[in-house]
Amino acid sequence: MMNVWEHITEQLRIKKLHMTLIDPDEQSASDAARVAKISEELGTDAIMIGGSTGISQELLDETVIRIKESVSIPVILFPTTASAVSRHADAIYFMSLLNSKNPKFIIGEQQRASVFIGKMGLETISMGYIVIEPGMKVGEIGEVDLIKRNDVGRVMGYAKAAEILGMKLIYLEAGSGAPEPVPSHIIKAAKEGLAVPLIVGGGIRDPDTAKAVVDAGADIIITGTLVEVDGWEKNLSELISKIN
Ligand code: 1GP
Repeated sequence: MMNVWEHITEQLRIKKLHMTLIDPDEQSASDAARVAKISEELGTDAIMIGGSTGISQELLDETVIRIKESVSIPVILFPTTASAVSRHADAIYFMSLLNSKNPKFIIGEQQRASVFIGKMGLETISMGYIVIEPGMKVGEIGEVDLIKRNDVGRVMGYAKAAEILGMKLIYLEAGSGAPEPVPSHIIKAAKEGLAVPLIVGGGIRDPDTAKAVVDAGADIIITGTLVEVDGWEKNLSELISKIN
């Protein structure tokens, strides 16, 4: 059977991908499972679970288990810290927040988690995580030295450095709920000369914005807040058809 990474790379050969981010702290596990199931029916390619700090292991596990029971697409952890790990997921993005000022987010939490994740047998997908202005909550919590919205050189440098270090994916993040997503020229610059897939997220809430992000060079787009707004089903369905 294919693992999650093989599945993602195979899908990327034929289309752009959309992943739905669910914060386990925002709703009950059964509501999270319902959102995941509808998102799958509307064409989302994977469910990502994360976004909270200080969430209990119990709620995280319960949310992952309920979502796993409801969908057949991959369920991937998107952790904030080493504590946000559940053995019930299909895989975990093993991330480094490259432009944090605190080594804890670059390699410290990873050092704390690596051995037990290895023992758990959870599939790891390495990811270079780069936060661009405004950064929102993750910018603050992650003690990020934010990349300015016109700083092409810095974003290119981080993206390429992550690729050379062997990271499988690069994620450009504007922050959940950002008024605008990562600017197109920044996405284009990061993608230039990059062989690994580029993920873009933060502030993508409608089909036209998603299309612009994909046209600029994103291979995978992430939306989180979108599913928290009434009438999201129609919006998500249109967004997914628009990016391909
Ligand atoms: C957070 O980029 C994601 O990591 C999602 O952002 O909530 O703005 O869609 P939104």
